[in-house]
Amino acid sequence: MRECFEPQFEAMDRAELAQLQLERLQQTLLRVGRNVPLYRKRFAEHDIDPETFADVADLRRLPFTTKADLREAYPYGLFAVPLRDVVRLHASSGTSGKPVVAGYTRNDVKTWSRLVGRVLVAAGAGRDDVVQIALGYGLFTGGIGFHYGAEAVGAAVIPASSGGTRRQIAIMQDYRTTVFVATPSYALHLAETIEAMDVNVNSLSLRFGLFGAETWTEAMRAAIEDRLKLTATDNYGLSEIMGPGVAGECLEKAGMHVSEDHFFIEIVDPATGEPLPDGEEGELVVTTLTKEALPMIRFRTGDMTRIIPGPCACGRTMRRIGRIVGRCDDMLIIRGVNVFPSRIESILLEVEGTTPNYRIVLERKGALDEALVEVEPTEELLFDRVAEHQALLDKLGRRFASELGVGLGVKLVEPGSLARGQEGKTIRVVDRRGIAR
Ligand code: DLL
Repeated sequence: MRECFEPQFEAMDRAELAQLQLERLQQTLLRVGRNVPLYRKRFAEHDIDPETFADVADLRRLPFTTKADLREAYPYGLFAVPLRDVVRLHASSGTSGKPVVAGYTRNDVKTWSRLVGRVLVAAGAGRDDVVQIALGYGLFTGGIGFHYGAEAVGAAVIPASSGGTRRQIAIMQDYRTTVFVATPSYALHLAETIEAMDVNVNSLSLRFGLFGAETWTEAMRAAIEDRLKLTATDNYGLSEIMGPGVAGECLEKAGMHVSEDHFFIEIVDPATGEPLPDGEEGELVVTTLTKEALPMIRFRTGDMTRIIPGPCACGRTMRRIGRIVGRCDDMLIIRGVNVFPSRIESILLEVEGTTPNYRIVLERKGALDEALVEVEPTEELLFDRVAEHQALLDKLGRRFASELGVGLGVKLVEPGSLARGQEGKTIRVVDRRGIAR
């Protein structure tokens, strides 16, 4: 079996896991039934008695918890412990309205560190590694979440935080970083900067990279691995549930193992809420099994993925989810056609001369939606091959029309000019149509 941080859980017998999940779910329901008014009300309305709850399937009788529930309860309304027992607060910026505030007890922080530790070890990191964390430190869960996980593993941690790419590269050279943690778009930006600075990537000590917090593609993985000379894995998490550490790929690179001893997962049809069988793509719904401060019952993540059926060659028994292919609330409807921004990204990665740094600007002209994809070309194309710009624009236009089923305008913009969000995540969609999506 491949190296595991907590093999007694990560490779546990599935029947024992089912029993553990049930026991932990009972405890969670008891706790939220006692301490969270919203859940107490819902249990009464749907005839759920936490005292006698004995079948995980009965969870389906309960309604979903949504981001709207969290916003309504802002900031602390869904906490299941008094603030006295909370030792940490994080918040996610949220795309609209109020942020979501996540609280952690001392035990929650301990569990979180161990679960991020699992993700790190699964992705190749260990106590001999020098781990450079280029995710934002602050209210965002990424930087500090990975920091505690890497310390739990016993690695030497460099809290580089996000931004300052030249400084990141200098640190990488001087401190001989072996494991790099960032968003995938930042990893590509770093690779571009390394090339522009004429640093020989082979002189660096990088071995493994853990990337997450935004959608990316297999083509992007190939580009990052090739250009940074490391093995890249995907990892997933969200503030409402914990932060990073919910799921991560092992070195098989065939989907992200979910820590099912701490999270009960379902995949549902985003339109009807009905459960979907393993293998089918739908919205991920998560119930926390051990969280103390902010337990979540059937939280609708908005993230589209699927459960990958069958065991993994690594020996872990925890089931895997596939790449997050998009958010159901990010799905754009352009002139009636459903378009996932991640499809646009895949096309950009396949076409030479472009980078996956893009944004889609939507406007309404009269009754019609106009969509313009602004793309940062590679530096090489920008300066050396100006004559090829028009050919590239034509090619992209044709591919968007034939593969997405709707025509999109295309424009090349200066490399690095598209806004990056607070946490280094590229802002992908600007919707100026003034209509509710
Ligand atoms: O992004 C936590 C995190 C930090 C995960 C670092 C991995 C690495 P939030 O800021 O609350 O938390 O954003 C959560 O980001 O619902 C997904 O839509 C998206 N997301 C997270 N990981 C992935 C991934 C952190 N691997 C939201 N692939 C989630 C695609 C991801 N999307």
